Amino acid sequence: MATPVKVYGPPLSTAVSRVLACLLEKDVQFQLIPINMSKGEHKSPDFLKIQPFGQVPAFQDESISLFESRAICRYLCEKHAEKGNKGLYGTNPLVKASIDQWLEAEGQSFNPPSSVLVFQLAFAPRMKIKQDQALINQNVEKLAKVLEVYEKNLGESRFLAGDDFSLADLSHLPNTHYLVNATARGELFTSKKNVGRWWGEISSRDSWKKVVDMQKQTT
Ligand SMILES: N[C@@H](CCC(=O)N[C@@H](CS)C(=O)NCC(=O)O)C(=O)O
Repeated sequence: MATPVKVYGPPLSTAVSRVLACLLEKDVQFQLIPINMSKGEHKSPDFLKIQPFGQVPAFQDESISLFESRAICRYLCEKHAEKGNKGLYGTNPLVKASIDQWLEAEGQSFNPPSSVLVFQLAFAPRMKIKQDQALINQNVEKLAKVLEVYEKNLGESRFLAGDDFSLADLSHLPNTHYLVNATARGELFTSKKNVGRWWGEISSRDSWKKVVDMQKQTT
């Protein structure tokens, strides 16, 4: 039997939860290793050996160490092409290119404003950090513009990269989950016909529901 891969970090982290959702879609066995970020364990010399930027997640598969959640997800899909959800990262070059295109859109256009909003609106109050209203307004505006593009695309296809749920959709789950469920800005998504329908569909996947359960168990 294959040794379970190791994921280091708390499921509450958006980047960790992206990797967990991918592992569950691909039906790959894993061991979650808790990292206490409030105690600064992600900055310890031992952790920096596997994640030199001192961030979560870090990932190990036997002798291989990786960081960057989206790269870890791509690796899992390539290595386990025949396991679990076989189409998660596409099965031909054109579908793969389309998934990559939307993965890049997530990383380059969607994540910058949405991660600022997740921190400012969901985490800062819990951490008793003062919110920056100007930054919030600026990023609500940026995210709304990005979501106009999504609304148009999702009017033409069921999921971002075509008719099937893919890694591109999965990668949007962590930030969108917090914005819809832990802030008062959920209408950015739910008020849009196509984006709202898409969010309803991707957030109902068993893999994501399991990640949310894991998050609840750690709060
Ligand atoms: N691009 C990285 C981002 C990782 C990241 O920002 N992780 C956050 C938690 S979601 C973190 O470790 N923050 C603590 C810090 O930066 O010190 C990835 O996708 O893995």
